[in-house]
Amino acid sequence: MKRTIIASVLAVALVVPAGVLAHGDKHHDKQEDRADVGHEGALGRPGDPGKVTRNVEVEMSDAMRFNPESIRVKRGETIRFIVKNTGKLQHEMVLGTIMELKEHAELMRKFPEMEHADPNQVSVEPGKTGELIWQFTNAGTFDFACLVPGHFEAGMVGKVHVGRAAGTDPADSGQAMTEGLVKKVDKTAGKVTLSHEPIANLGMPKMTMIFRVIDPEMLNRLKEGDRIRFVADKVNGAFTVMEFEPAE
Ligand SMILES: [Cu+2]
Repeated sequence: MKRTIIASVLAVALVVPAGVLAHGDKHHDKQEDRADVGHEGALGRPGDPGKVTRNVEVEMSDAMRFNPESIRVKRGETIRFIVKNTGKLQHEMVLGTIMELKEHAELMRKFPEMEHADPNQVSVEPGKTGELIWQFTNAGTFDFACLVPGHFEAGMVGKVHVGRAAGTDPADSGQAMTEGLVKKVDKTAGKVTLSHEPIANLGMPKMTMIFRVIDPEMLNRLKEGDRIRFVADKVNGAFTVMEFEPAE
């Protein structure tokens, strides 16, 4: 019975425009300077099921992890997240910025019985599969988390990297890029050694280290001595170059 109610609330929520449901306006993303939009404006908007460009499967498990925990999309893409709960506990996938998610996680500790039905999230019963359709309209790195009490705290979080759409100017991508010098390219191992400036999103100081690449093809475009600007992140525990461009 409860499930039916939640499902119908979700169904209704999905067709309501983002602006109506926007809340928590005090945390604006830096790149979002329009004063009249809430965080859902920065993150994007509920997607139109008729305009889905890609399905992305996400598994939620009782290990308190999402798999994958790092998802790349292009700006403008409408993603249908097919969210499978393989555990024995309830889990949910909530899109937001880490600040908002932290705040919500605190609220969930205060009101553990609270059930969200905003369009930026989907709750999935054990063994079931849910769907979340979202259009990412701004470049940048956004977060998602499970806000069932204790799960966020146990590390049930992930990231969505929204890259610029093909052919657009890198200068307006809004993505934090780090400068680096290519020291070595190892195609066999699928790795590149970079001497890099501090990487803000990883909290990593300037150093030389070995990265994986998100797409092996990237190694064909890299050679020793190249100066690049790149985006790095942790993918399944490994430091990975997500995208790069020549440094001018
Ligand atoms: Cu969970």
